[in-house]
Amino acid sequence: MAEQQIKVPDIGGFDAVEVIEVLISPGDRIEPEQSLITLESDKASMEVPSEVAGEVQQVHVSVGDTVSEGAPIATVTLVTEGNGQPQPEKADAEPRAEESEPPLPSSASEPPEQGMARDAVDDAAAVSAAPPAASAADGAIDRDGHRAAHASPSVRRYARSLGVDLSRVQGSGRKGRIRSEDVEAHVKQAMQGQAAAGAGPAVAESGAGIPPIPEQDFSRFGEVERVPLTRIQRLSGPHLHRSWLNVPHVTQFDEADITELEAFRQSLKKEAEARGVKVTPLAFLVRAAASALATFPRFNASLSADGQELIIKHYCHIGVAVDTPEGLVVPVLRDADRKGVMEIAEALGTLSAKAREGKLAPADMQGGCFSISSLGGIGGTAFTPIVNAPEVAILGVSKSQTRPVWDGESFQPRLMLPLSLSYDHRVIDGAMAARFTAYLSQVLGDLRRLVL
Ligand code: CAO
Repeated sequence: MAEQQIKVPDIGGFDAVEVIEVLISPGDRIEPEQSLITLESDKASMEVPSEVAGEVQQVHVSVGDTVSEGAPIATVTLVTEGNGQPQPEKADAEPRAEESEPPLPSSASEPPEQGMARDAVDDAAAVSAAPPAASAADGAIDRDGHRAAHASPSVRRYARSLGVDLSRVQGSGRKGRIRSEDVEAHVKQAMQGQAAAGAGPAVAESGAGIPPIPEQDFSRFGEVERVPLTRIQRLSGPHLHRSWLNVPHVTQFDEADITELEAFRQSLKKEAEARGVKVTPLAFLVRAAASALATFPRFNASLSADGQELIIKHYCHIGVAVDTPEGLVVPVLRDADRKGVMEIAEALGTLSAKAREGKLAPADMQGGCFSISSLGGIGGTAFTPIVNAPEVAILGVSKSQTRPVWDGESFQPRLMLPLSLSYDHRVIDGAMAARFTAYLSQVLGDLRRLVL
């Protein structure tokens, strides 16, 4: 059987170029155009393809060797086909510095990747600065980063086939070069991350590419104990994370003068107690929020999954965050727009008692249009609540305080209630949010407005 020695072809005038990858071993069956070795100059890396089909008898180069045009790469026994003749050469011996790969999945308009020519030193820096593998394999691809990544064409092809963004892969080769094992490790880590976090955070983690916080052994610094998260905390954590990462949040702060509201509330106390109900400022807030949602229907909406439409709801169910020993839950008060303050207070009492006893059914926590998180019974002057997606806004309420307020002639002691409205800026703009809180402030300042 005929043997042939495959040699380094014309590599564009480069001399003494380093072999950074040997892709064949003795005994391998090779096909024309199959990559044999990868060379790297200080300007570019390139793969040398085979010209023939055959079986590798001997490999004449090793990683780290330097080669020039004409240096032997391998000796192969040519494979003959049908007519007993050695198979004709199919590939030219030009090294491939260009790849014709499919376009990146993130963009149909992007041209195929143009070659590997790049500065190796910059690449090494780019790769080492890239976040370690954490995201899935892989949501949006950073096209510039992917192109600049320090990897051979075959590794690029491999990464492409798995949908991996090379800019997120940590290279373990020389100068941070990404090897196929690094791509595999990246995929493995991403899959493990998703599995460990359950179905919940997959969307957020795959899209955002957030580098994980490295694990630390805290016992090196002092005594520690490990406490498992409660079931509610394990479930609500991914939901909060998803909302926080997916929704572009803005928080609008305002305050309402609730001096008269508080006087009215105090006057209701006896009547409420007789009915076994506790009326807190929260019941008024739920009623005022229902009225605000009717006035500003964009707040009573959700974005469609493709982000192209707004789904406006013609019902008004308001979720209320309840702090329980097991963690935060958000039971939903149905048809808040059709209930009076006393009825709302009664429903709030029932729901929060159920929540604290761990007796809420899944249906009790579904269907919310808007949420209220009140820390008014505890303290604080303002906070930035996380929108309870797919809702588009949440009202945070802090502790009311009597403060001197200028009425144009003198300072008056007024009971002021801080409001913090976080909203999804894709749906609501700042002016609308300011109108919403101004409306709430007006209604809470003068409850007669609720009947207008
Ligand atoms: N300003 C001043 N005082 C307030 C107030 C406010 N904004 N809101 C409530 N209060 C008062 C109440 O009037 C009550 O006082 P009195 O007993 O003298 O009337 C006291 O604070 C305690 O109220 P409460 O907390 O029992 O009742 P509530 O209706 O205000 O709240 C509930 C009910 C279930 C929402 C609340 O108990 C709770 O769990 N809040 C925490 C919610 C939370 O954790 N949010 C954060 C989410 S993000 O992590």
